[in-house]
Amino acid sequence: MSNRPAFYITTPIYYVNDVPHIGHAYTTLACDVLARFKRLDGYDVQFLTGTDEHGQKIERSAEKAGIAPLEFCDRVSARFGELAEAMNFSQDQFIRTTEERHKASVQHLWKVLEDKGFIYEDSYAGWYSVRDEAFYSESELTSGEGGEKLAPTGAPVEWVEEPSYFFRLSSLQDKLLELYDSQQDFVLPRSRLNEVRSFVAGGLEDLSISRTSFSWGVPVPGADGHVMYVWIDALANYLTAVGYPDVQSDSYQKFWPANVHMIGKDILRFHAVYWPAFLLAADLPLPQRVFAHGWWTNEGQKISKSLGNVIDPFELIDSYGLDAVRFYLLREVPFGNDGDFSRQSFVQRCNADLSNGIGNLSQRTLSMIFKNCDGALPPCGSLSVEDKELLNTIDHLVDEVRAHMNKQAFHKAFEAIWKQAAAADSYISVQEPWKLKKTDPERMNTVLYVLADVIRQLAILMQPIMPASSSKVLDQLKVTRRGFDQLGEAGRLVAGTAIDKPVGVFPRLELPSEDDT
Ligand code: ME8
Repeated sequence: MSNRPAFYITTPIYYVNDVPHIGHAYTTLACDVLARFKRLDGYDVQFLTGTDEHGQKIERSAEKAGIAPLEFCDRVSARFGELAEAMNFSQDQFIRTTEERHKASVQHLWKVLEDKGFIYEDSYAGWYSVRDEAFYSESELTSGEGGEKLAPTGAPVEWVEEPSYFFRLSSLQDKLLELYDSQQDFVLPRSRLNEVRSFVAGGLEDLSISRTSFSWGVPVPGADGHVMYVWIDALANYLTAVGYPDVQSDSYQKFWPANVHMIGKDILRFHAVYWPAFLLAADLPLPQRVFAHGWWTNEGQKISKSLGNVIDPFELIDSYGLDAVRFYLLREVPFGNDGDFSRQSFVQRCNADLSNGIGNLSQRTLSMIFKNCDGALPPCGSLSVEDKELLNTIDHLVDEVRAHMNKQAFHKAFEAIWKQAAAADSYISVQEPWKLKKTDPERMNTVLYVLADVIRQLAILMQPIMPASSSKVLDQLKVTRRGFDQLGEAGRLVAGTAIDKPVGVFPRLELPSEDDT
């Protein structure tokens, strides 16, 4: 293994009861962008995604589909694999909780928790939501329209009474509070940390961690008839993927603890309370951060299968092109906030920032070079104050972008990049290179050289969000070295390099017609 610094980032593993939709694509996209960013910035990255395949919800879905649970899992898990391909995700591993290595890993974790005295046998009598795969106390429930009891998420609940093993969650309350107070960016955004903190400060009950009324799960070691509660099984995937229980393995040594667990706000409690509690009990190092992002709605409505308004990422990619989809999802909404998807905003955002913005800047510049500089990158003469100013900011832009990426503030990172594209646009308007051809061709060369180098650097920085399009821009400029160590002086364009006739990279998108909206 190299001695580059490590970066380990994970997505939630998705339930296979549902086909992938835009929400799943969103979380994994955020991780993909960070993973790509870190690789370009010199890190050894481990980027993990996968599927969560056990539990009552999956067992019932398989039953409904009339096939065996594993066959059902194989089928839907493959669809998530296809989504990863269609979205150009760069995961290093795709884990499935039905893999043998995972069963061995979570059974080992169970034994460690048991040996350390954190597990005891009792029985559970209370409310359970199969849709959420979560236990709820009476006081958390609300009444539905017909008087039926509902979880705070709106999911139906059912009464469960069964023998069960429990985890001594209540004994870890103080340690958890200490964690939130000493490591304030353990949960981001900050408002989510406060939410978790007050939940824990309100008192914790021990957690039921095995089920006996169905069988689709990892067997509890040495306890016939018990399968593990699906969340202990699911969370442990983050350890399995880096080699647990072999804590001496190179990958565990290198990558554990994880740098970022990226999740949606719906599963915050599991990741920011239960997960650190299991790890604390097992004496394992804690992840550095749990980032809980917001929720997408579709034209103002909750996305749900029953409403029939699920946004199909495959269809979006077919309609608008992959990089536009990638860009829109992370640029439109401040990361952490809820967002509303609309085709109108999609088309407006992409046309403004991509086709008119960076697309126009690079197409104009490259066409001027191709036409006026004999199809080759022009020489750079002596630099004016304005040239130096523009180059200097772009040479250091990565520092600002990195600072935002380290807080998962994607929208701010892109805003900073696009601000520089706008600065380059103003530079063109002031310098008017098209007028210089006759009056001062040497100066025209310098202006076009400066612009081309700015575009080179913008394209290098845009690779994480739009890998294919950035690559096309860099291909047109004949840039082969594309890591962040090539930014600034280090990778300046070489004058005299022949370029091909430029082709537009960011097509203009059409506003949807009335019938489509
Ligand atoms: O919870 N907007 O799996 P899951 C934004 N298996 N994100 C959304 C979304 C939306 N409308 N809908 C879904 C599980 N997501 C467990 C996780 S991890 C050890 C186990 C995303 O299939 C978001 O990341 O229900 C959310 O947290 C996740 O999908 C839930 O996926």
